[in-house]
Amino acid sequence: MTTIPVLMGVVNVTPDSFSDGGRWLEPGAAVAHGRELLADGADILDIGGESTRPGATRPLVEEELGRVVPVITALAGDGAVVSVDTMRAEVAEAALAAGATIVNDVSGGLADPRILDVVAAHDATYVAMHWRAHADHMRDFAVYDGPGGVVAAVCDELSARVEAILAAGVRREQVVLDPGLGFAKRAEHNWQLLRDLEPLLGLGHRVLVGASRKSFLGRLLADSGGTMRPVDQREHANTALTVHLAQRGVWGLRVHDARAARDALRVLERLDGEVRA
Ligand code: PMM
Repeated sequence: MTTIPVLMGVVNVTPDSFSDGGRWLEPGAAVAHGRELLADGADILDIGGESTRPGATRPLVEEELGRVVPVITALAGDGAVVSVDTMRAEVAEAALAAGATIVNDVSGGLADPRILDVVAAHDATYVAMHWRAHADHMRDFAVYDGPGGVVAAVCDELSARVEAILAAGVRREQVVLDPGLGFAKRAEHNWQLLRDLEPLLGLGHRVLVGASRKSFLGRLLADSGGTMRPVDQREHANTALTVHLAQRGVWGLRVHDARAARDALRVLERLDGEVRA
């Protein structure tokens, strides 16, 4: 029996995200894209105003607020379940006030620890991703030489984050963990984490995974000259991961193409699936 994961559709309101930078920067375009993701089968919309692509520089707080708040207001107003993809307490606070119910923090509370107080005060769901450094220098931290390699390091570091999150007053049930594919990780680290998910699942929290369109898939599918497969042509590979991750028991998948992922999950559902309550 496969429990069907929830699908978190990505709405990047940024000029520079690696996967879709600039396409939804204008609020009307972002809202329309969110509605399209819902029609295609997304359960949650993840709205972000800061690109975390390797090497990216950070927007000002005001810029980030200006990008995400109008889009969240409109989509939450439609009745959508909305997540805000932010590392900043101030943006999380404004997003929750605008109708978001989930805070997706790629830094797991390391970039701005005050975000944990905001999450606790609102009793929001909190996605804590494994993270070591901001995008402009995260490549320097992609070293996992300890016993157990990347899997043990990610589990240990996320466990330490859970301690801090609970200490801030967030309830255990509200915490979702994410291995952070591509964040201070080389392709081989991502594959290792995808292969060996049990230790992370064993921490006892819901697990969310974001593999969609990432460069380790582009590298896998590179042509004979070594040119990476373009970002918008990595979907079939992501579909294989969708099936793999669903069968391993992850709670959620963060995807750009909700239709492709939903189609794959519908097949699993038809075969032996149970929809998550
Ligand atoms: N990846 C990106 C952004 N936010 N959030 C979570 N929880 N997990 C991820 O893997 C993740 C994320 C980067 O990808 P994008 O630029 O396509 O949004």
